[in-house]
Amino acid sequence: MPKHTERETESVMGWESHKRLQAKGFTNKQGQIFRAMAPVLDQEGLITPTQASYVVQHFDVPAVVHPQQWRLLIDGHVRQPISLTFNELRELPGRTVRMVLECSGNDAQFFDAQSAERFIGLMRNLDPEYQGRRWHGGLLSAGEFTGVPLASVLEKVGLKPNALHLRAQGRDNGSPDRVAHGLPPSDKPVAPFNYDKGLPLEKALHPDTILAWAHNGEMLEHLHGAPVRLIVPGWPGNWSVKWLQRLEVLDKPATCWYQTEYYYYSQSPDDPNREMITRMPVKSILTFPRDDDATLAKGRHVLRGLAWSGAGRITRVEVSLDEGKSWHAAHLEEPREKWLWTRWSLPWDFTAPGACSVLCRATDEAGRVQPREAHWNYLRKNFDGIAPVKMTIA
Ligand SMILES: Nc1nc2c(c(=O)[nH]1)N[C@H]1C(S)=C(S)[C@@H](COP(=O)(O)O)O[C@H]1N2
Ligand SMILES: [Mo]
Repeated sequence: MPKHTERETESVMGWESHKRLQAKGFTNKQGQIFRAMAPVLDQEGLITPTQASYVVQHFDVPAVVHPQQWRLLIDGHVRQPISLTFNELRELPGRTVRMVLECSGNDAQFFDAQSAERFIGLMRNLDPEYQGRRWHGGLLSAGEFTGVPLASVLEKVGLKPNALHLRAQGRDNGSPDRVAHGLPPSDKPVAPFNYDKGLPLEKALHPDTILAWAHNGEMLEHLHGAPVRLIVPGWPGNWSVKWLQRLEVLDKPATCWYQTEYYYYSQSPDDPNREMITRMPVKSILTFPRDDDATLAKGRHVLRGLAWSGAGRITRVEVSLDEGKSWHAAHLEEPREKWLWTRWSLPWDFTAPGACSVLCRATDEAGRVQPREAHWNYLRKNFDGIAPVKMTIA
């Protein structure tokens, strides 16, 4: 019996119930979680429960700030700089966004053997029983975020005509380790700074770009950026700055370290053409079968998975069981929301015993098709290739 289909139970409100999903966390010396991976392959429905959502940040988690003590400084090329309180922010009309949040480093282990080794080492460290790909997709979740459009806040302060970019700054401060980031070493250590990203104004003014204080029907949790974080749907997780402290309107592109020195596409460290990473690629994954349960009995099995894109709805998911020679359209489950992922399924009758591999690929409404080989880039960001699941029919 595959591990994940056993009925794992726990007591919920005093009743035997299906075991709740829980993210796998890394803890610091104080026993506090500072990073977590989501068990996305076990997820049912569309929204990842908060306690099962992934957590990533680059520096130490900053101290907790109570909403009533929190202030958001909005300055730079604005008519009237202000220091906004939590209550003032919440006076503005709210907006809720349901979306996929994926780290640019998610699935980087599929780029090449070198990154696979790093990942397996990391997973063994986290879970000594780590066997297969149970944590494929671990830096990936979907959530419902409630807040106010950033555009409404910017309207309040009034943008000057030369406004071009919006620098969102978090409360966390640190100095990135170049080597740990896979960058060439340098004699000069990076001077400490607060995590920040400079959003092009067009995306900053999109009505679904929000300042969020709620997540999955509850107040935002500290690890996810409380009291208020930025939410940038369709763009990789690193744009959604947590623990917001300051918004600075700039008349030129920002020079944030995690923009100019990391989170860009290029072919090598000295490639002069660095491309800023904006919308997420189109991508699909299999949630069943997977390497954990790769030996299945002959007969009917429902192949399942998730598909998402940073450029709109998913219009098609296809599955291949012959190494990509022929493709079969899967059923796309409703709803198919713009920023969220789509669940897909395909019943399949396995008649002959033997080994085979399952491939899936997605197409989005912009017409982009998931490639067989990922768009390679030396920082191994935004893996979008097809990772085959190898299985055996007994
Ligand atoms: N202030 C701050 N915000 C941040 C980060 C950070 O290091 N500091 N990391 C980013 C990255 S790389 C990701 S993938 C997402 C993760 O959000 P989550 O922890 O809520 O899942 O937060 C982003 N926001
Ligand atoms: Mo990330």
